[in-house]
Amino acid sequence: MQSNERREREREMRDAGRLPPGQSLTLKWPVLHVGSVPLFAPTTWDFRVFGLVEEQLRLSWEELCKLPQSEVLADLHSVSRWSRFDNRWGGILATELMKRVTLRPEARHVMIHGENNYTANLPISDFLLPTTVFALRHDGEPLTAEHGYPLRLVVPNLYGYKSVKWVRGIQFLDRESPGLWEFNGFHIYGDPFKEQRSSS
Ligand SMILES: Nc1nc2c(c(=O)[nH]1)N[C@H]1C(S)=C(S)[C@@H](COP(=O)(O)O)O[C@H]1N2
Ligand SMILES: [Mo]
Repeated sequence: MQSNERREREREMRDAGRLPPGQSLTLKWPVLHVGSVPLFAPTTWDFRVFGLVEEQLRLSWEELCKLPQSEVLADLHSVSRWSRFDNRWGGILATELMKRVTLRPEARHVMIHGENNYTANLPISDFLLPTTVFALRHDGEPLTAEHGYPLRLVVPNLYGYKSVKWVRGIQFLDRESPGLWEFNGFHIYGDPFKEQRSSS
């Protein structure tokens, strides 16, 4: 039975220290976002790197797809208390993208921009972790529209609201500036293992 299997895997993950406090394991994959799923227009789509960089970068869909790709195996922890384990994300590592960018010395934080003005903030040190990936695929399949097709950021060490679906750009800043959910009361950093859900 699904619920027995779920409980068993949940215990396994808890024993392995992989289940953050207050979370429960899901075998399904919930869909969670504000607004509607945007349409993808490959000819006009672009990805922009701007803000505190020596030179801005603009990649077309075709150019982005030519960047070297890797796989990251990681867990996804939503602030709404579900965790999905062992997701195999295929795409472009943040560190790979950043080989094409020179930061200005005062850059400290990065604002992630998604379609429909969704934003999320994180420190550059987290952005540059080897587990941060701009994913095109999940478990070997292209992302579905509702999970972020064509491109989503995945930041496995922080709550899911940092893993911006339908990502279109990143902006480097010299200070911590709240994104959409951080502005609306979610924790500015969002470490699931410290249960940093809200800012109060
Ligand atoms: N563009 C965008 N990305 C988003 C969100 C959103 O509302 N818009 N929600 C975030 C939240 S809170 C979570 S938990 C994850 C959920 O990803 P999933 O829907 O693929 O499970 O997406 C994140 N990325
Ligand atoms: Mo979430």
